[in-house]
Amino acid sequence: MLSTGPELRLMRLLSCLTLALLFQASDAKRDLKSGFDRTAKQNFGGGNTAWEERKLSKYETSEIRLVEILEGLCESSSFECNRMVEEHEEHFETWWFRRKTKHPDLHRWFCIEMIKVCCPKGTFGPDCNACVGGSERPCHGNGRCDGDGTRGGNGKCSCVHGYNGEFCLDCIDGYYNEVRNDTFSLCTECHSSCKTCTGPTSQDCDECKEGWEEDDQKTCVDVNECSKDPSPCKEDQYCLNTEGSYSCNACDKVCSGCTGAGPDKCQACASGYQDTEDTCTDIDECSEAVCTKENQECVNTKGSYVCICSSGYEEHDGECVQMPQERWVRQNEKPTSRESRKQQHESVYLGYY
Ligand SMILES: [Ca+2]
Repeated sequence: MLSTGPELRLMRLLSCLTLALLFQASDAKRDLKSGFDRTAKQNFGGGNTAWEERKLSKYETSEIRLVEILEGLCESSSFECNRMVEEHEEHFETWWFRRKTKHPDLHRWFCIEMIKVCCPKGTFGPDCNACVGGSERPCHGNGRCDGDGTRGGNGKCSCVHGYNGEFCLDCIDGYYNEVRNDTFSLCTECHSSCKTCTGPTSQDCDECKEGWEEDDQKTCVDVNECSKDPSPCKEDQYCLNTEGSYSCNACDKVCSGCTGAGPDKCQACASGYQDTEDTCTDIDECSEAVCTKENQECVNTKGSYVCICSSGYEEHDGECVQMPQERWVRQNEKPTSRESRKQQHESVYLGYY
């Protein structure tokens, strides 16, 4: 017996092959028919039904047609497909000329009966036994039978999502049996507040899901994590309650602690910011004399300020000293806005520390 791997592959190949064969057969017939219609009109100035049918039926059973079909079965690049067709060419010929009428189902005759790679649908294994739950509705319609339609597998069920158990009649946690008997089961999802349940609403929970708690009416309701003390969030975050959960979000950078998003939800202003009409705004430190060294200028920044050397001066040992003439000229060729000098200063500053 073949091992499961190649057997399955071959089975799949064959299903495709059979479909392709049947498709091709009907397609060829249609193409040929239109071809005949065309030629008939050209040659005879009208349809000649008897002639068409004679030719058609002759072609329909001819070896030329079989060869044409076999040649077109596989992609030229599919080594496995071509090898298989070649290997079983005799079987195809036998079927085509001698078995087709008595055994019109090529899949059954070739794959199940002749080369014994396939099994009828709903059966599996060397002897084509019925799948768990029976061959009519394997796994009671709620799963896939291992090896279904092949000579391999063990016939056991892999249930689709929501179903459980050997026979795929039980429901997983979070689902309940809306309908259930010995051969049929319909599992439906519980309310989002339930871990387990017996019905569709939040009152039908057996157990609440995490983030939900039972109230006086035995209903699962959302836990407001944000009302807890201490808050589950960090100091520079605010808490947002959601159904079944909560989230922690960063405060605006102008805040030191906050109750929500934005500069108007601060508990206190961050350093460098002041409370102006219930919102935190930047303090302009430069409005006071903060850069006191000689030839120094003050530049206000968001939440802070920097002291930079005035135009024509550069920082040297913490003092603003006159730039050598040559460098001063070179630098003046570039745009020297306050902003670019500030950036220059900051990059120096960052480089030093
Ligand atoms: Ca919540």
